[in-house]
Parts: sequence; structure tokens; C-alpha cells
Amino acid sequence: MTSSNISLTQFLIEEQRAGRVNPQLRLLIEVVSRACKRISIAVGKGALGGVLGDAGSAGEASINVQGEAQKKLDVLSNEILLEANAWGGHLAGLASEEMDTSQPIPDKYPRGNYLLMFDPLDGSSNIDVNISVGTIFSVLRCPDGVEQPRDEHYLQPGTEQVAAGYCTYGPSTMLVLTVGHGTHAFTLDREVGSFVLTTRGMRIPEDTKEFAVNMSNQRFWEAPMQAYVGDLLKGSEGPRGKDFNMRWVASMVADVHRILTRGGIFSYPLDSKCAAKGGKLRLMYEANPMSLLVEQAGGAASTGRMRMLEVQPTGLHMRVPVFMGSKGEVEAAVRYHQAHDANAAN
Ligand code: FBP
Repeated sequence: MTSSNISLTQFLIEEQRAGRVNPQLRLLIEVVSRACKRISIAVGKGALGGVLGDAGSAGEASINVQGEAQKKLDVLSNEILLEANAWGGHLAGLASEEMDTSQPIPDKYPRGNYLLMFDPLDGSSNIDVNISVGTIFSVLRCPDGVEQPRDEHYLQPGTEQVAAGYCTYGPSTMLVLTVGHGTHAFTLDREVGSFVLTTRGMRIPEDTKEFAVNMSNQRFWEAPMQAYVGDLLKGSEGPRGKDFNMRWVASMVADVHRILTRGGIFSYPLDSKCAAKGGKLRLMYEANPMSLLVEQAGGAASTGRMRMLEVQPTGLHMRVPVFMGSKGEVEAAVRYHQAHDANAAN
């Protein structure tokens, strides 16, 4: 990881010259990155900015479409992204974790060819305790001939993403991005106020000794997940023949950033608590963008039973089980599920 003095703008212009990104998508990514800088400033202020704690007033929590109490920073980050993306002319519409339905771009502004989906502030449970949080985004093409996109126009499999990224607000603010030609990391130079390329072509090691999962959910997991993690915990005394270490930040951006940087496997499997919803994490603005970034860095991403990017979305806020990271380890986790399902079928 070294500073290259190549700014995000220069990097994107070089990608455009190489025919890997078109001008409209380049400008859209620039708009999203500027919004992330504003969110980074708000997050960085913490209590001094009066942005900690729950949204809502008079003791009434403000509940979002997920049925979760919104944090002030969830609402503020959502507003910053909506405002920044309304007038640029690159979008036909956008959708957010914090909004029930998608929103077309207001008539008073020119429309573009893209659809933007985002989780404005991921890792909400960590906001008030000063642990890394982030913004996750995914870009799709608006179907031809669609002037006013509705929710159904967003329901495209992850393979259709033309760009994906996240910004993590931690000790440093970093933007990690793919436009389908590798995954690249940029660090915010706070003095200059611009993102600078610090890792071109991130690569996830094929194998790993590190796993990330919320172990407190163990008793609610399916049998194959119990068996898979059981063998990780047995370490060198078990069938895996090596010891594994565990990490869990409870901010997907932070856990996946660690994996993009040094390998590992991140999973939020199906459990009996979230089974009725299909999982905990959301496909369109959490699992799909992270899966594209991971695959573009040589890793793998799965539901445990199929490639994440091939899942056909059935709703804007659809949830899925998630396994992603080092290719060899994701394949191992999938083998436990396939073996279990094959036995169950017999
Ligand atoms: P939001 O904060 O955007 O709702 O995301 C969900 C999330 O916080 C992920 O970032 C994280 O991986 C997971 O939930 C943590 O879950 P848990 O609280 O069960 O550990």
C-alpha cells in the first residue's frame, strides 16, 4: 500500500481513455465520492457535531423500512447522497436502505442512464461507539426506454452492475472501487481533500486462517453452518488441519475491507432468527456491491448455495445469506452446504 499521487479523478480519466468507463459513469462516481467526503466529515465530528444517537424526536424513534431504529447519521448520510446525486444528470433514479421505495430524479433536473443504490451508513450499531462505519454503493444501467424507473427496474442480478464501491470511515477514510476491471483502493488526503490511489489491483489470498462471523448466533444456524464453523474451531486437531483466528467488527465495510487487504472469510449465514426474511444482509446495496469488489480482487462470494452475483432479486430490500472472501475458503463453506443438501435429498 503506497501513495501514488494519482488522484481518483486522474485514475478515472485514465480508465475512460482506456475505454473502461464512460464519461457519465466517471462523473457519477466522482459525485458519489464527493458525497462520501461530506459524510466522512460528519462522522469525524462525532459528538462535537451533534450527530450521534438515534433519529426521531420527543422520544419517538424513527423506524426505517427494515424495521430498524434510524440513527441521526443514517438519516444525514442518506440526505447527503440524495442531494449530491439529484442534479448531476447521470442518474435516472436511486434507491437506499433508508427509503421504502426507489426515487426517480426530479423532473426539474436532467436524467441520465444509471440507477444508483446505496447503504448510506453501514455498521449503524457502531456509530455511537466510534468504530469504523461506511457507505456502500452499486450502479446499474437503467433499462432502455424507461424514463421514470420504478422498483422493478432495479431488480437486476449483480452481474449487471457497472460499478460498485464502499467508503470506510475509520482511522483514515478510504474509498474502494471497481468498474469491472479490478478493485482499487484510494485514501482521502484530508489536507488536499482528494482521494489518492494507494492500492491498484487489490488481490485476496486464495486461502486464509481468519474467519468473521457473529458467533453469538451459533445456536440459530443451519446444520451445515454449525459443521463448517465447528471444524474451523477444531483447528489443527480437526479435519481442516490448521488453526483459524476469528475477527468480527460488526460493520460489514470494515470486515470486508480487512479481507480485501489481507484475506479471510466473512459470513452472515441464514439462521432461524432471520430465516423468514431470507437472511440479515441486503442483496442490492450490501451483498451485491461487496461481491463484485471481492470477485474483482480474485475472491469469491456465495449465498452458501449459489454465486451471489447470479441471484435474481425479487425486491429492493431482499435479504440473503452471505459468504465472501478468500476463494478457497468460500468454496470450503459451500461444500459443507452442498454435502448437507445432498444428504438431505437422499
Ligand atoms: P446496517 O448497519 O447498514 O443495518 O448493516 C448491517 C450490519 O450492521 C452489517 O454492517 C454488519 O456486518 C452486521 O449488520 C452486524 O450484525 P450483528 O449486529 O448481528 O453483529
